[in-house]
Amino acid sequence: MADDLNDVTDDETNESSEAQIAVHWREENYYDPPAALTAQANASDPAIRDQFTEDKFPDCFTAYADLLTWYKPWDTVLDTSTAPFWKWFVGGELNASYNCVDRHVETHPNKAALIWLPEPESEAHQAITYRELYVRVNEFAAVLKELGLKAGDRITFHMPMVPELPVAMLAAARLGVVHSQVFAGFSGTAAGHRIADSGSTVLVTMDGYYRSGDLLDHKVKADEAVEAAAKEGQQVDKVLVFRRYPGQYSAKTPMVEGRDVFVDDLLAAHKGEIVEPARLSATDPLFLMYTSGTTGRPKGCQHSIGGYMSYVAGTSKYYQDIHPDDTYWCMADIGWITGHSYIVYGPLALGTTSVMYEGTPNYPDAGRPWRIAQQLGVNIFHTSPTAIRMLRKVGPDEPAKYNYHFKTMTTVGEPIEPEVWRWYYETVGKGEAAITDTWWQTETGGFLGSTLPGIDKMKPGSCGPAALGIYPVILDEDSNEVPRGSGKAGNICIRAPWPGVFQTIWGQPDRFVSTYYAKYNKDPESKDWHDWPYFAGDGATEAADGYFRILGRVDDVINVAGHRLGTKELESAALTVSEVAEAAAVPVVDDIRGRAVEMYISLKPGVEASADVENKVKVAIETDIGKIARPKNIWIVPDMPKTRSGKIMRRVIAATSNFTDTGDITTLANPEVVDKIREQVQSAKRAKGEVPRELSETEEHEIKSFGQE
Ligand code: 6R9
Repeated sequence: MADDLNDVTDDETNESSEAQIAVHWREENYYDPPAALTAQANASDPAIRDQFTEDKFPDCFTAYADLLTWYKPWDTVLDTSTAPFWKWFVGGELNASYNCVDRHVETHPNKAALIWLPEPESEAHQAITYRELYVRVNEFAAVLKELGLKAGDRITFHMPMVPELPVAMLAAARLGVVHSQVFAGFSGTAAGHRIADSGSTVLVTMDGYYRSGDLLDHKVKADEAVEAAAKEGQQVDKVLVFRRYPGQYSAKTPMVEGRDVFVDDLLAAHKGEIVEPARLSATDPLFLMYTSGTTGRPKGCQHSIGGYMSYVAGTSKYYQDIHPDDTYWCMADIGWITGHSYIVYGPLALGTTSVMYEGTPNYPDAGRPWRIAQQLGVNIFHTSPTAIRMLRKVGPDEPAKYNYHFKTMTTVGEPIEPEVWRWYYETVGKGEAAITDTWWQTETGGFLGSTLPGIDKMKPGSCGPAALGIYPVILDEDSNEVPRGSGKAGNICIRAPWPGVFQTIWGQPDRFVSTYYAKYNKDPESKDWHDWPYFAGDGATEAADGYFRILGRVDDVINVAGHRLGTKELESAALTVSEVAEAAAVPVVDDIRGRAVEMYISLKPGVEASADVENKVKVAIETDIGKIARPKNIWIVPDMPKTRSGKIMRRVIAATSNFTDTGDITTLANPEVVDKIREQVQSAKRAKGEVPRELSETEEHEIKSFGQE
């Protein structure tokens, strides 16, 4: 989400610390759900929770599966025989594309499935009806079929926010081809790594797209991606290039003869062609979504057709409160899990109208989102804390100028500060809308923690109770349960599986088990789900009211503007620069993006620190990962603080960057370096006016424990 904010806010984030952001994150007051919302809500009776109590597990989730159309019903709701590789709705057959498109053509063909807004306001928006979507999905499926792609093959998309992206996803899903959409803001090299990891032979991209007023050449990244994939032994046979303006090429980068093809040229041969949706097994994979972890290799999270589709349909219905006649706008990017679940698959499965916007939220000005809401009559809105913080900063009074009415508003991706929450509630929502602060992950497919908008009171800063059928527990390092409602912090885990949970990490089943399940499993042979709590990798507390507050990652992951960046990925990019001996990435608290990255570098003997080296590191990170990962600062230091076993103590440098207490440094092999680094970094930051505001307790906790095992 709001990835581009890195570009627009770099100069602004540090001007002043936002005094209004509460320093201490205390218990907050409740807000009641709006009565008008409750009156029409899909979940309006608290008794809905009774249908999802543990004694009804796993059958409770058939209520979600029943929202879909199945060719063949399942025989087994949950099969645990290959624990912890859970299988949902085994024996069932369905097709995601049929569920998102065909069945709505039968009931409401002329309703808009997608409304796409180009970034330039001079360009008219496009409404694509379900019937038109059906035609486009079928035609593109015919193209993929002609290329020889079949069920189980993988295809990589590196697409911006244009309607061709959901069309391509639904076309792949129609054939059972497993898609992997890489966020367009990622570099070509990053896309190439993911192409290689997934074993894709076809890349789908676009010539260009608009970002903050510029028509970017995106095709250039396809060339880099193909090259990076080839280095890893993966050949890309075809690059399909959609054109931002049909019939006209918007990129400077030439097409490669024999490899690159314009999609509009290919489509010409398939006008009006119909491709029957494949009857696929519920446990077949629908897509891969790559995310960062503690090692440099990204994880291709594999989501199933039956379980995933059921879960996103169910949660879209009850948590987004989507009715068929709503106009729903999720401002996230489809390159992230939020866009997959809550722009494409969930909303379209329910047959609603899903709005897509090409550009940056504050282009050409901070009123744009509210103008769009007014223009289209958006009544459900969904975005990230980073976008809210930014819009609040650059246009605090803009929402009042526009006539729109939201019934529910979602926030996702990072913790939202109560002050920012209140601006969202009062100014954006005009006090009329329920806010759902939804906590979940790429791996989880859909929401794990959130209030039910028509039922539950809201509490700023807390995501709320567990979602229906989700049974969390907070465990300490010794596997003891932190007493429920105690407000004490620990590792949040989910005790039982749910249909949206990912099936595995593509090609890395051992990593799947070791990262998410091994920590609290006592019997690796067990086939009983009770023995396999899902380890989310987040710290959390549960208050007496059963509301969870998510404290942030407990692993080496930095959450920048809602995007997960692994320290190892950042560091290995920096280490590609030949002058660099060591690199360590740490988070620094940022008023807009939540966290930013600071990179510490030590150089090889004989190499002098220089702006040139610094720039090389920056370029290496942008090339390997993308602009979202660009560090706020690169500090070239004489040495890294290290333990006697030679491990870099990231928490010490994180404390330095955030002006907090470095804590115990007696175990360091070189404690003297700590003062030197502090002096160097903090005086430079003071000179740049980058002294952060006082940290909240939770922020301080995160910084002080960063990178600790
Ligand atoms: C959907 C998505 C997941 C990580 C997650 C957590 C953080 C997400 C949050 C939140 C506090 C919320 N996170 N939602 N923290 N409150 N409502 O964001 O997926 O990109 O995989 O990130 O984001 O740390 O573990 P993903």
